[in-house]
Amino acid sequence: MQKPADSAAAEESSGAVLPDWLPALLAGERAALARAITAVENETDEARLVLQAIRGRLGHALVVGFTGAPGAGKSTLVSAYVGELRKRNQSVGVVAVDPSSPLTGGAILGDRIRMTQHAADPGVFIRSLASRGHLGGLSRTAARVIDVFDASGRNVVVVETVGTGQSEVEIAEIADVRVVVNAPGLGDDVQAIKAGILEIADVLVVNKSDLPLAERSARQLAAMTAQRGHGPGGGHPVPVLQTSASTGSGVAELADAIAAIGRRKRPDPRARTRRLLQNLVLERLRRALTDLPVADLDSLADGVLAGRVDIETASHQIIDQLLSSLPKQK
Ligand SMILES: Nc1nc2c(ncn2[C@@H]2O[C@H](COP(=O)(O)OP(=O)(O)OP(=O)(O)O)[C@@H](O)[C@H]2O)c(=O)[nH]1
Ligand SMILES: [Mg+2]
Repeated sequence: MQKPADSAAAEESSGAVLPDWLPALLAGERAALARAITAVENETDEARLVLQAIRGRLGHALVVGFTGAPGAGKSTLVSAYVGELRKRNQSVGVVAVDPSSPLTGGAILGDRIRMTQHAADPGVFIRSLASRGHLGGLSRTAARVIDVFDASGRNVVVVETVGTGQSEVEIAEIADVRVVVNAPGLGDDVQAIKAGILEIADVLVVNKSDLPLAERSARQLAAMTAQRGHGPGGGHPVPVLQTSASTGSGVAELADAIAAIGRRKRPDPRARTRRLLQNLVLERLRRALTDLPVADLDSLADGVLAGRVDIETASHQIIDQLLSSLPKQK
């Protein structure tokens, strides 16, 4: 295989060489896919070279994010959606992100069990990622695994994250199409759902529609989106669908809705990379701000209170201090 010039340059500087399984990865072979993802998770030099080498081959896979409250049925629904995609002859990669568990927690075990129906299908490749450290690292790893799936020729990459925190929402934001999964009986809980999650939704789903109250929850969500007026892309109404991942009801309609939005928004590795960049910058700045000594902030606050400095100027001073305190790498 012809090596891109920048990969060759990178090889020289790090001493690492492009792995011989790269062509197999690009041909979509499972074993190579598994090796590539493991390398990406471990952030090896080899992975860095592979990620550089595949840069020109991105943008074919539609990335679909499923996020929502714990236990809403995301994994079960992803599994049903994957089944529907397979009926439509689409190959699929699944990234299940579990930021809560430091190692292989219960959720990941659950994902494996819920998705075993696809275990023997070469058209489906499922990988769970657990947080090994800070969440910024996890969203970076998730984005890289998406790239690997994309370059390997998967038609659709599904990312599942629990939508409970800022970082999880950021991971979901990387997707081209964002599906927010809710369970029936929202009631007051709708208020508890972080506005941030609902705002990024291209499609809202009330799963477990076989249970009571699904209809009512769907109406509540529809009312909320009507109030807001349009989806994140602007101008397009956010569909509210009901599914039962257990019975399969509504899953084909969900796949149709996602496909329609995918035709409109198109796979967009540039937007994916841009959002990842924004996320990483925010994550670093947030961490640097948290690390700033309280005494420094207090002395600035005193200055504002005493009228020595206005708050805008003080905020710029903090930003300057943050920038100079940022480590050069990692
Ligand atoms: N009745 C009913 N139960 C469902 C449905 N979908 C999922 N469940 C059940 O809801 C529970 C949680 O399902 P999961 O798919 O693990 O939910 P999740 O959102 O992935 O959960 P976390 O990843 O732990 O946040 C399981 O017991 C599922 O069997 C559904 O459509 N109807
Ligand atoms: Mg799950």
